[in-house]
Amino acid sequence: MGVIRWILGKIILVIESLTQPKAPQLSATQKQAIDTLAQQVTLYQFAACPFCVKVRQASRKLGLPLNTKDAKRDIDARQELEQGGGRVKVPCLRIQKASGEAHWMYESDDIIAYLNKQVSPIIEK
Ligand SMILES: N[C@@H](CCC(=O)N[C@@H](CS)C(=O)NCC(=O)O)C(=O)O
Repeated sequence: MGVIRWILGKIILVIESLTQPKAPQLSATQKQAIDTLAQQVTLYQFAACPFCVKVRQASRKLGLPLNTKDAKRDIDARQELEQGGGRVKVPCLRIQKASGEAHWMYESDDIIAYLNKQVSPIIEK
């Protein structure tokens, strides 16, 4: 079972690298705005989780350089996720709010919708 999961994980990573979307061409101002946004979010993930791949691909398509933490291999990241978000389920996006509080967003579709909503106004300018 472990071997099959390992092989599937490798296949997922190969497919991800072969199907990477092209990032949009951005002006310096747009890039700066997106970088500022990227500093406020962290994706807790497993490398070979298909739902995490979906989020990573969506962020590439937006030209958003996502900070990621591996909640499978990195014990500290796993604890942060469990304590902050309430459970070890990935993907989970930690959103740092201006108030200093953090919001932990689960569900790949919700995360992608959130990132699209944040980035679209910047890249459509
Ligand atoms: N519907 C979720 C599914 C996420 C999911 O099933 N993630 C798996 C890893 S691929 C997980 O974290 N499982 C642990 C759990 O559910 O407790 C999404 O789209 O984000």
